[in-house]
Amino acid sequence: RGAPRTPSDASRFNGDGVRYKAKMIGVDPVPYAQGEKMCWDSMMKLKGFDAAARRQGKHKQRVWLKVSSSGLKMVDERTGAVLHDHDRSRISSLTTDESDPRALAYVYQHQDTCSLFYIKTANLAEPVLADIEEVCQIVDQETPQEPAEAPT
Ligand code: I3P
Repeated sequence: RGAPRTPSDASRFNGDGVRYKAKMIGVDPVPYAQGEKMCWDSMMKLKGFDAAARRQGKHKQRVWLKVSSSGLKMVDERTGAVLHDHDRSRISSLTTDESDPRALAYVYQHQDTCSLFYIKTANLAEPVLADIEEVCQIVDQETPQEPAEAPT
């Protein structure tokens, strides 16, 4: 992805953090903590469900996505209820959707299960993604590989 970012003022992630207007596209149980194809397939499946729901006159749930130094919170826009409270240490994977610049997804690990959360942002997903990367310290690189041989 783009040019290296200049570090932001991290104090904005204190307390409640930074708040973004968004909608929930859906949540899907996935078998692994990461995997490009797995995430893509899951996102496309959820997108299909959303399109089907839309044809039945249903709307995506409107949420506030709060990015703070503790992690991510999703709050129902209408009721203020906390729908999800995700510790940053359990967010294992962060993906953009090449087919939609307003969408992003991440995998959340809880006990032995993983779930993909697929979110549509009110504006471009990229700045939201950058903030999530910053609080989760997810670096833009492949998972380190095991060394081929044990050091002697
Ligand atoms: C809406 C339009 C919006 C979409 C919204 C749809 O349909 O596709 O772009 O919001 O989804 O209802 P219409 O043009 O027929 O009103 P997003 O772009 O945020 O998906 P929603 O109903 O699930 O909010």
